[in-house]
Amino acid sequence: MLNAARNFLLDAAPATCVPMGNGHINRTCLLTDEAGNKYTMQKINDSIFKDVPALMENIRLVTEYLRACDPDPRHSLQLVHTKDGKCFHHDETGYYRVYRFVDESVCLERAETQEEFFLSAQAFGSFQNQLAGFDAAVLSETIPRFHDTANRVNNLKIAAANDKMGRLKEVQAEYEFALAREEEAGVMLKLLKEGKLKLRVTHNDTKLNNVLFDEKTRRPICIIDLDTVMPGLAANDFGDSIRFGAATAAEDEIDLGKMTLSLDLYAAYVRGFLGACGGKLTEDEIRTLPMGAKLMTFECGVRFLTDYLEGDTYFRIHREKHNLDRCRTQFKLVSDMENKWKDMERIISEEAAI
Ligand code: ADP
Ligand code: GN1
Ligand code: MG
Repeated sequence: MLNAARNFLLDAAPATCVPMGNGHINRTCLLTDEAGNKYTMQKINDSIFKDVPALMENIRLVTEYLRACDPDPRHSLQLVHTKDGKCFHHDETGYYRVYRFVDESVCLERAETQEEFFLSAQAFGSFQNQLAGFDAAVLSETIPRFHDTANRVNNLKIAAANDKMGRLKEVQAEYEFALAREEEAGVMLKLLKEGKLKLRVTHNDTKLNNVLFDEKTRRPICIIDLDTVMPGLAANDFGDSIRFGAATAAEDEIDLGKMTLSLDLYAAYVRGFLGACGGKLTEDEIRTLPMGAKLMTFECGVRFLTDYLEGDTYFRIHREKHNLDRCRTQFKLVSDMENKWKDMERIISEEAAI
């Protein structure tokens, strides 16, 4: 990474590069230069993102737009250009980008208080609100059919039919769990096709650890991880946040007894998100928020299971069966949502007064 860093217009020569972060996709380093300035440098996963120049153009356009809405340099990611004026560097070892490091920030894997989760909901809601005026037509689709849940189930079926690692026998229960929800997987995109839901510019990866919080005030500063900003559904952004942040255990917890949906955290997020979307969501969009939460959780479980069957080629793993453990937490959370479905709907109706 340090070699690639020399191609960027840093304030001084690059000095150190240390791995950081818990992302499953890119490789991230804390880069420093000889004057002590800090940056985040990332090697972009080009086996997942097939058109990195188009992805970087999306990020350039979106970050410029966000900066025009709010010029505070800590409130949006700031790309550092290369010496030849590009926003990424490419050589035989891969694609790299550099952002200015957001100082005195922390990234949370779990909200310590309900208030923190409420604030993250406001941050993602405002992000969507700010991008409401952005022309979606100029954005490339960085991963085609990213949140097409029915297609994700199809891919799982193909992986199961191939069973290239011989792991299918071990995951029969999970596989059946997925197949039993196959029909439901398509409901959101069906509503979109019927014109009942709006296509918006969304983030599409709204995990709590994709928000930087201020170390001291513990308030959100900046939304990061913009690789999947593209046209999408509001309920999916809402849903992915619930999947990760309103869960009572980590995404890879082994003790499934610990994994449930916290209705208190869920309600806090609903309040923050609806408030920050500034009344822009339609009634149909609001009514489908619980389904967004369930389908994003289900989809993630299906993706982890597919990757397990395919030999762990997509999500970075840190132990044997890591993707299977991740799949199991997601499916446990889906079951818990099914048990709490009426409460999930009631909380939405009460908060939105619909
Ligand atoms: P991934 O796609 O692999 O999840 P992210 O873009 O989310 O990568 O970055 C990984 C981690 O790097 C984040 O969780 C955060 O801790 C840190 N990070 C990323 N960008 C910045 C930044 N500009 N300033 C400070 N920390 C950052
Ligand atoms: C990946 O990059 P990261 O770790 O923020 C994935 C998301 C999944 C998430 C599961 C581009 O997000 O879609 O929901 O892992 N990103 C991509 O934790 O596939
Ligand atoms: Mg991330």
